[in-house]
Amino acid sequence: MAITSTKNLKEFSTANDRFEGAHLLCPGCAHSMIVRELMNCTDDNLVIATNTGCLEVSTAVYPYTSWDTSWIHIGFENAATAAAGAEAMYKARKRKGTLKNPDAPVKFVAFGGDGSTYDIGFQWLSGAVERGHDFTYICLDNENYANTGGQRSSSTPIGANTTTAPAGRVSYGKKENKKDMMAIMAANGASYVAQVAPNKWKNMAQAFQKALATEGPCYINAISACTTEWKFDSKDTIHVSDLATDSLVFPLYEIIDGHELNITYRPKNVIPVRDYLAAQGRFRHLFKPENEHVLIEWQKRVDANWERLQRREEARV
Ligand SMILES: Cc1ncc(C[n+]2csc(CCOP(=O)(O)OP(=O)(O)O)c2C)c(N)n1
Ligand code: SF4
Ligand SMILES: [Mg+2]
Repeated sequence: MAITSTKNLKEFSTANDRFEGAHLLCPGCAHSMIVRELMNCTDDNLVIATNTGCLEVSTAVYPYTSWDTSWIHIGFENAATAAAGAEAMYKARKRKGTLKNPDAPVKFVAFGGDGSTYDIGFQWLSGAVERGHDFTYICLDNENYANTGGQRSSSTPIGANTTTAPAGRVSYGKKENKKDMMAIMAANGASYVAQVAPNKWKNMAQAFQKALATEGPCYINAISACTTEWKFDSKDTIHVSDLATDSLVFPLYEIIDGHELNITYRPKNVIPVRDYLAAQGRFRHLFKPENEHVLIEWQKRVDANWERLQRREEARV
């Protein structure tokens, strides 16, 4: 696996941007940090497919575009299919000798929100991974359908207040736990799977570079703090992301070839899950006495998950 050397922070911040700043994402939106870093972590040519969601509607407002690369906008359900189709065509043309510059390195990337990844585009992603296309799928996981006003998705965690799972007198919000896409994609046959967060930018760049250098389908679950629907101040995106990774609500780890699990970030001081939840308006109601049981359950589940990941890392199964 040939990996391009990781840029340092200064090089990242002064790199020639292939993702232009003049977009309409909310100030403080983590989507742009993740996309920008993906595009800055490689010098290879990129073919990027993006389906409908906050990222697409905010970065391609006709006649403007933020994408200084080949970019395909596609329907809500099929970012994976578009990237896989482009990759298949590229391989076929290479075989036939019809490419103008057959030696230029090209990488195929798809961006989808959690609504499209976990729910509506799930079968298309699963199919593209099963067929073994050489591409990297990045889920911008903000745990809700943000572009249409904050509906719950199967990525939304238990207890969150959303427009379709509202918290109030009769409910504490969403009743179901978040779907485990990392495990699903590893079991689906992805060659490389990683969970990343923009506050750990170096860790994220390394995972992107590994994915781009790996032959076969790769899946990255990128935590994308959403100031509007998670309800925190737009200056606090990195702070909230720090709370997410340091409480282990979002552990950072990778799975290679479906079995080799490596934890890629171990917080020096693990903080209580409550601290992460308290920083966001979507969980405010959980701090009422009658919802204390949800907080206790949260902590237990996060502890059990961390135990499970550590056991899997040791066992290599
Ligand atoms: C088949 C289909 N269903 C629904 C929609 C409406 N729609 C457009 S964007 C969106 C929400 C996107 O949510 P997500 O994928 O999580 O991305 P986010 O906006 O949160 O980044 C929805 C429901 C659509 N465009 N196509
Ligand atoms: S609603 Fe959330 S995901 Fe959408 S642009 Fe705003 S901060 Fe980003
Ligand atoms: Mg979303």
